[in-house]
Amino acid sequence: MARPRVLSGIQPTSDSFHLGNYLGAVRQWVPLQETHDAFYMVVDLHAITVTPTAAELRARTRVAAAQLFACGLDPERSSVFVQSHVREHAELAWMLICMTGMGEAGRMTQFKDKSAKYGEGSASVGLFTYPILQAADILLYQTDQVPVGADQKQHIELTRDLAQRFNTRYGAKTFTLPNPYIVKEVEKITDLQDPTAKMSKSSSSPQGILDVLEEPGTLRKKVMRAVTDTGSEIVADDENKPGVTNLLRILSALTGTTIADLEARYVGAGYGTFKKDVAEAVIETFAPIRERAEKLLANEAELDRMLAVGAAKARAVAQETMEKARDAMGFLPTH
Ligand code: ATP
Ligand code: LTN
Repeated sequence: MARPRVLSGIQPTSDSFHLGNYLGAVRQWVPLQETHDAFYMVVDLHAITVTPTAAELRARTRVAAAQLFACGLDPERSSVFVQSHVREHAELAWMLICMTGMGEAGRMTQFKDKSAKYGEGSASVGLFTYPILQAADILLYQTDQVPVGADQKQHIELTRDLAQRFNTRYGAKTFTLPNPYIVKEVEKITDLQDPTAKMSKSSSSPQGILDVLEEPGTLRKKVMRAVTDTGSEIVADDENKPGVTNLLRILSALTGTTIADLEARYVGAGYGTFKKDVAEAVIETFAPIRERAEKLLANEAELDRMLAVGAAKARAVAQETMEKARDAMGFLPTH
């Protein structure tokens, strides 16, 4: 039987991934290569919704791709590619945009949060249609599962609604309905300085975010200065101890130890000892990734070649879906 298909994407919107991206998303992607037919992409078309310069986009796309390979994605086992290299993404997005209600798109909470920062009416139309481009990404590949953090749940719901709508109107078997693949324990890693908010590339302060490509010394300092809570007990309690709980989740995920075991281990220990262990676990995880990413970035031609291989594999699948979708919608054949 064919393997189920898995697909996900990450934006090249910063000079490094952060711990939330790693634990909530990319780390899940690696083992899925062994059991699924896997497609992973750097979503550069999504990144232009926040208007980077050309130099920023170029550099960040390569840095993002290098980190994906450095985290363990293997160009032999999965298709790793850059979204804009497969032109069908933009084409299907347009078709789906025409099938989405203004109200429906306006209900997306990520758009509401992000556009609020730009002031009334100043966010781009691209930011508004962003989730519909994401739906196109997913549907082009007949995706079964989408490994992401909790913040993406609503976009996958929209994707399912659009797939269902298209199939009902134009042809029952055009698109596969995808499911989110979310690992509860790490679905929302929070900001070290504001432990009720998501750790985020665009809204966390530098002190609140742990970057994969950061120097060990800086990582250590940030963890040691993370906001902890009143009291001195190291126990998970989302309501009253969000800071300690976030650090417990991080240490648990990085070391494979349950939270209950960690709570038992740190009975009577101070926050200092605990944070030191969290810092070391983060550094140990990130150091080899950083080293591999730097090596990959030192040879751009080879990195670009690896991405071209991924794009060729992706294109074959995307083109097949688009032929079906164009025909179903009533577009004339080109030949
Ligand atoms: P931004 O804050 O600008 O929206 P981001 O930090 O969320 O960016 P993305 O490229 O949008 O980064 O996200 C890539 C993946 O990482 C997505 O699957 C997303 O759900 C996941 N992710 C992002 N932040 C976290 C987090 N704090 N905890 C868990 N998963 C996260
Ligand atoms: N919106 C996603 C990035 C993304 C994505 C996708 C994730 C774009 N296309 C397709 C999964 C599948 C985000 O992480 N902010």
